[in-house]
Amino acid sequence: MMKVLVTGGSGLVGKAIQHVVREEEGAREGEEWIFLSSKDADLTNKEDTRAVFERHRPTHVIHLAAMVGGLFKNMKSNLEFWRNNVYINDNVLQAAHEAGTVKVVSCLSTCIFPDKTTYPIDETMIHNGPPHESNFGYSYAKRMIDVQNKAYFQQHGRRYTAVIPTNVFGPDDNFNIEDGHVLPGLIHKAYLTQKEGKPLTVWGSGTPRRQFIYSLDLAHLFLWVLREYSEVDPIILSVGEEDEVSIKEAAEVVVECLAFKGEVVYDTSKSDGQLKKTASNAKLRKYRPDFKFTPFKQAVKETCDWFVANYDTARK
Ligand code: NAP
Ligand code: GFB
Repeated sequence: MMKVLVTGGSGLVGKAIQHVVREEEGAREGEEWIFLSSKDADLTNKEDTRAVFERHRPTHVIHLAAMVGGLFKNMKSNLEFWRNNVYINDNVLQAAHEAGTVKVVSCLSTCIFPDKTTYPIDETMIHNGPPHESNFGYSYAKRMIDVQNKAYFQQHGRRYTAVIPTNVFGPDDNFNIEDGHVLPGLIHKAYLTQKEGKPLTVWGSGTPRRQFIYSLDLAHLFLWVLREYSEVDPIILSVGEEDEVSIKEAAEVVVECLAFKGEVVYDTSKSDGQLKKTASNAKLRKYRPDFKFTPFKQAVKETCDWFVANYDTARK
């Protein structure tokens, strides 16, 4: 009998896991799934966190809850990204341990790796140097999850682990133009400027390169990690190096999917952030050689269609 508590269950990744569990028969016989939002508990608060774990006493946890944002939100708030995420992560891991949870799968990110590094990045390189200065608060807080997982294993034999997704996008994303990530930001901006007949402004030079993973693909991989992956060491969940695209290419896919007819201009006064963070998915491929990722253009099209159909209720 598996009772899975999903923290951050109301966000981009959480909603994708809800979809797979509830609409695609992702749940198995005898499993119970509970999806939390911040209304159920403020996980920066130790007592609130303990109470929600005492109430549910989960056997397994998918820990997604975090203060999350794109490059520009990170650049403005490194202190809050550090404090909120350190509190959330320490409260959740300790409450899980005290509640006897046998497995926790937490979330790092490919943007927390050393800024000065060789490529492709792999799971062994997390602590090999300082992260990019644009998001050092978030990056160091996330790295501490890996430190804590090793300590819970060493002292208590807890198999608490973490996945390292690359940039995620999909339905139910945060489409806020200032604080969100690049794809939802471009989709939202193209949708608005299309109506006004104005150009689409892409921030930065368009030359940085990113690997993007569709939230629904990530959700399927999360279920596999929860059930089958038994290492404490983290695993990168990303498309291959060969699927890396430039911001310019990503913008062109958004333009095509929304049938945007206006001009596209680049505001190079805005930061490019990390130029690249190319990650290797060789470890994932070793376990899941046949996993099929949704083709990027199809995933962007589905996300655009979702946004247009749900404009009134989408986070923006
Ligand atoms: P998101 O859409 O911003 O959702 C964040 C979730 O965390 C929401 O459910 C939110 O609840 C919850 N939350 C935030 N602060 C909380 C608090 N103090 N107490 C309780 N819950 C709180 O984020 P996401 O994109 O799904 O990210 C999920 C995980 O993936 C995060 O750990 C993130 O670091 C990681 N990740 C994301 C990306 C990406 O590109 N999006 C890439 C790599 C890794 P409310 O809905 O109530 O606000
Ligand atoms: O998704 P994003 O904000 O975060 O992408 P990162 C930023 C890149 O997209 C920069 C360009 O090169 C921006 O110049 N860009 C172009 C835009 N137009 C836009 C736009 O309209 N909105 C945004 N946001 N960017 C984040 C980390 O880095 O990656 C976070 O800071 C997190 O901590 C996330 O881990 C996954 O990929 O640069």
